[in-house]
Amino acid sequence: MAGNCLKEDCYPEETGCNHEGCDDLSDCQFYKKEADQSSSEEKVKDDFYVRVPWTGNTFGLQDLNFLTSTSPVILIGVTGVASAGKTTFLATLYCLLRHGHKIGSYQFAGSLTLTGWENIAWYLSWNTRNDIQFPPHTSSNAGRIPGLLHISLRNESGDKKDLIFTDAPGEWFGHWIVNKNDSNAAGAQWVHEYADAFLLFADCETLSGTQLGKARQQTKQVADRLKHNLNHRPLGLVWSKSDIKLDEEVKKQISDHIQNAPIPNYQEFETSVRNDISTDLQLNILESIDWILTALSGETNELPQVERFAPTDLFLSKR
Ligand SMILES: Nc1nc2c(ncn2[C@@H]2O[C@H](COP(=O)(O)OP(=O)(O)OP(=O)(O)O)[C@@H](O)[C@H]2O)c(=O)[nH]1
Ligand SMILES: [Mg+2]
Repeated sequence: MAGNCLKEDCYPEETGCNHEGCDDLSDCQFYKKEADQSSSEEKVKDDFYVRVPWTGNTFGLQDLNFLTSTSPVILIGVTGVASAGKTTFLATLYCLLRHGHKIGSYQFAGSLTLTGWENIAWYLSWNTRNDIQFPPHTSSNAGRIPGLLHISLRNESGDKKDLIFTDAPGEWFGHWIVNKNDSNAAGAQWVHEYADAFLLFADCETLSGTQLGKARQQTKQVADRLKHNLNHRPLGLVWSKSDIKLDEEVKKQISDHIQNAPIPNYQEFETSVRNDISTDLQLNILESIDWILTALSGETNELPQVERFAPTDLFLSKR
């Protein structure tokens, strides 16, 4: 049951009544108050709900349906174990776009999940004496799909791209590398199945610390899972938190492992939310997305030559 409605795809408290179109929810035959809400029964009766098309929050599957039915969407799977820097990367990306930075020739042109973006970027927006706050750890619920963040991009020629980023809890990938059929890994499996491209996060902080052995193994294991049935989907390795120095030998071991079999679209990026030492670590976040868009746009097949009787034949008739 979704929210307090008997219909699976209806969220009356968020979007209003989807099936009966009732303004007063108590008129709806499918609306059902939960037993423990009996105390607020009177309140619900008196409430008047206005139907809104979306909440601005992170998308779920239902919202994705609405978007994909009107535009082609590029789903980017942001993957890696817990605390690898995934959410901070996404929040930094949003802050950069908010400041007018471009992804290649594409500029920010809107988002259906502005509240979702602001919820994670809010923390980075308070920067006192170069001391930033970080978004909270993404909580691992029993969900089967991750939170989905949307942006629309447009270039000067008016071409539009709709991107969706997954903001999944790292724990899902932790379970996924142990057993891909684990019920706690269903969300990671969903990302693997449906994403058009992947970013895999290798955390320079843990890889340069006492947890090196475990972190290195987990990064390789997530890579191995992603590479299965990868086909031509781009896989970008993000050396997150690159403001922290990482031994080149460790980098090489992980990089060599990932490339032990050829990957058609593979690239590495050093990124960080911190740009202290006049590096391009922040801008590399934009680079990584630009690389995905370029790799995916090259994917279109060449149109076959149509046989025709004579080049002057305007009707392309075969005779
Ligand atoms: N030095 C440094 N630390 C960072 C950076 N990005 C993130 N961190 C640290 O890493 C922690 C985890 O970052 P998150 O972005 O929450 O990581 P995550 O992969 O989303 O983690 P889960 O939600 O648990 O999967 C943050 O709380 C920061 O302490 C970075 O660019 N540089
Ligand atoms: Mg997170």
